[in-house]
Amino acid sequence: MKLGLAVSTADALPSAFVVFRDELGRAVERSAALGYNGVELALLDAGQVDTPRLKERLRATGLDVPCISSGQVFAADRLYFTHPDAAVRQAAVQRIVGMIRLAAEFGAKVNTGRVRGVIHEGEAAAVAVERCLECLRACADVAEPLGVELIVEPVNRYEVNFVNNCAEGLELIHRCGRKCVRLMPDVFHMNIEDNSFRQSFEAGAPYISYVHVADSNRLAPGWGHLDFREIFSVLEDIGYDGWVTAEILPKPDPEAAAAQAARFLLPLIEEYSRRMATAR
Ligand code: LER
Ligand code: MN
Repeated sequence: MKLGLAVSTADALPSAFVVFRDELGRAVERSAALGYNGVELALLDAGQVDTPRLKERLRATGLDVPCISSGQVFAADRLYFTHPDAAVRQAAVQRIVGMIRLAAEFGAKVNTGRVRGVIHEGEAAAVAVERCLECLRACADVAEPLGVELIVEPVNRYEVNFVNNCAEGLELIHRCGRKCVRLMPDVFHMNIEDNSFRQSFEAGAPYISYVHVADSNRLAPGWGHLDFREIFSVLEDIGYDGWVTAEILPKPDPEAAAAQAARFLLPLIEEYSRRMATAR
């Protein structure tokens, strides 16, 4: 299991749920100094990344980029897969395709959370599902040959009204029917939407490819009331050994939030890895 931190560029809007807003190379260095194994890049557009420069910083620090996340495409530019206008849907797909090509450079996955969009007033849910599936499949056509996974992240009802819990995420994945389209639970959203962490993690186990963590209030783990010991024991029971990435608010300040998440999660991950190793 590895620990990631969600970061973004210096100009990222408040709707990007990241701690560090910084030149990406510097965000890598600041994360490395705190013990993280990698950074997730929350982007508006693939063009924001200077690939050679970032690769050089990753080499120097030993960090990875496990995931590129796309929430700002929805939140800042209002491009999304369920939009009634086909040209807007196409523009959203093009943004994600750019991120898929960038992800291939780093061996990363691409998340589709809020960019899936919403069910519009006066429209049936089935209409949203069909539009979303068409866009997801267009993205999968590019992702699959490049070996990039597209990960569906259920997002709570206060942000979108479409695919809020893990069961709904799994249903969309099954209907999409593409191998590269997998599930990305975020325990912050699960705490609001899912009946039980155990039930959802167990049901999704074969499809889970990446996990976001934040505490109940979206602060760093340990500063809210989620039981992370229980969450990690469920992850252990399903044999999840991938990335766990902190996607948290930069409060009380970015450095303190990032340090708390690492201080709290690294010992849990270490313990977990020790137990996994002895179980083998
Ligand atoms: C949004 O709340 C979120 O969790 C992001 O990772 C997806 O856009
Ligand atoms: Mn998330």
